[in-house]
Amino acid sequence: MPHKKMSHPDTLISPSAASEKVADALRFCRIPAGEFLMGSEYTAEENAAKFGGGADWYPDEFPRHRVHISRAFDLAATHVTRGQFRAFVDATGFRTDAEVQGSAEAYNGIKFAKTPGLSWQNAGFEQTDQHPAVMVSWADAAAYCTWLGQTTGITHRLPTEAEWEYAYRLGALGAYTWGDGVNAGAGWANAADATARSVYPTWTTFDWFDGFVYTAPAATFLPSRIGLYDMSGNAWQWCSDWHAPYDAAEVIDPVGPVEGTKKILRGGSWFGAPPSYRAAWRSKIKPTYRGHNAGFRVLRECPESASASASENKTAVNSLDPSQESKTL
Ligand SMILES: [Ca+2]
Repeated sequence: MPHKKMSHPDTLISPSAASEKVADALRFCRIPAGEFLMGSEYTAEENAAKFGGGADWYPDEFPRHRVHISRAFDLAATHVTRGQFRAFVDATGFRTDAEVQGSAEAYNGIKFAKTPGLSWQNAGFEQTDQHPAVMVSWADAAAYCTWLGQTTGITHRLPTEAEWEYAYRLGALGAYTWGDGVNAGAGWANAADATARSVYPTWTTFDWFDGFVYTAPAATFLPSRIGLYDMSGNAWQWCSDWHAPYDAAEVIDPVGPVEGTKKILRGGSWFGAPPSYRAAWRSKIKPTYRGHNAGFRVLRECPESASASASENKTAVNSLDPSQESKTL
């Protein structure tokens, strides 16, 4: 079968019924401009004591540093679902890296290994169109965002990891979406839990039963207090940045290094140790990775007028009242 990956923008310009439908179907939360402290709120030793593992599990979260987000943006309330990804494929004929290369990374009970025949259409476990699209590479995710931009006339892209962590912390009650309690997340997330441990008894998991060994339908669990679902768990979320160690300097709208070898993934998935679901946790992997534990969430840029208005009411994440009711901005 010929490689039908998008090669000319003309194939993307005409909005189709399908593209309009999926653009409408995406729900966004308005994230105001503001500032926050990026990186772990605890020392590596404290993290190990609170969340598990050793201090050497947390090499990437320091130094904590102040980040300014100068423009408001809209972040999708959920991962892009398989149904939403299908609309993109139907409209463009796009073929993902997994389909072009003929394999994708799947967990075989011991490790993640390249497995022939799997893709977003068949992730190796049961999914409906309401589940997150997985087995998408960084380029696949970016292509979806580009298509949305060209069909709607509004820039859509992957969030930077600073935007992602800012939005996570804006809605979170602690180091996790649900607070600091490592086993207090029942009802808040599809994670590696006791359900998963019943199938994979050697895993280190949370103690709760969330009912899902693999992915769950998007928005099955409680949203963060600003209306974002599944920021903790379900499937890793690609960010736009190449990975680099943090610097202590205060920064404005960081976008990461101009080049690198690994892209950032955030949020944890149905697979992974308890610390990986925290706001501060940074995962990194080659951009061609297309595992059945990784998907993405879309950022939609705001018109300048909305951004300017929001910047007049800048939000300091770390001063938000944790008792504030959950709401969709
Ligand atoms: Ca689970």
